[in-house]
Amino acid sequence: MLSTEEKELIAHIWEKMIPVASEIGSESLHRMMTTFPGTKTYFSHLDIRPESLQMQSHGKKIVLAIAECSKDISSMMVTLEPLQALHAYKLKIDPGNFKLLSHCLIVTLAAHMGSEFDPVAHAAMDKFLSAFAAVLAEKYR
Ligand code: ZNH
Repeated sequence: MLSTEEKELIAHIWEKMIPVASEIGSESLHRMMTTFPGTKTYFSHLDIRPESLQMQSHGKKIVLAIAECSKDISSMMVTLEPLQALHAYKLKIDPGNFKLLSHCLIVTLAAHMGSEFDPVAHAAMDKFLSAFAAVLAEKYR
């Protein structure tokens, strides 16, 4: 349901986020844990201050995983398989939380990209992250 142009736009945006992955990721996580405090329960073993090394490193992993997937969106069902299993079986993350992080990623991108994150980019990113979250939530059914 993403057009070719939208797929290219998404890949371009995430490629630009690779050098700032830890910053974008940790800010998104910090926004999620502040706005939706229930999400903090999954991170009780980490130092969740936004500047902590653990938040930087976890944030970076998340952004790099999304950036990798955005290079080939149509193969998402296959590439996300290990992450699906990790979140469903091992971490047992309530699938509703994927929407919350997606929302915070969008706010963070908007804050960092300014006017470049225009309504067209916003709409494409929302579609992409919704599809991403749906794939991550798949194994719960
Ligand atoms: Zn997650 C982990 C991604 C969402 C929680 N994750 C993780 C990782 C990655 C990710 C890459 C790493 C893995 C390894 O190391 O191997 N995630 C992701 C993504 C997303 C997510 C991409 C979307 C978009 N998560 C999520 C949510 C939550 C989570 C929503 C909650 C709320 N994760 C998690 C945890 C972990 C992870 C808890 C583990 C951490 C540690 O370090 O321990």
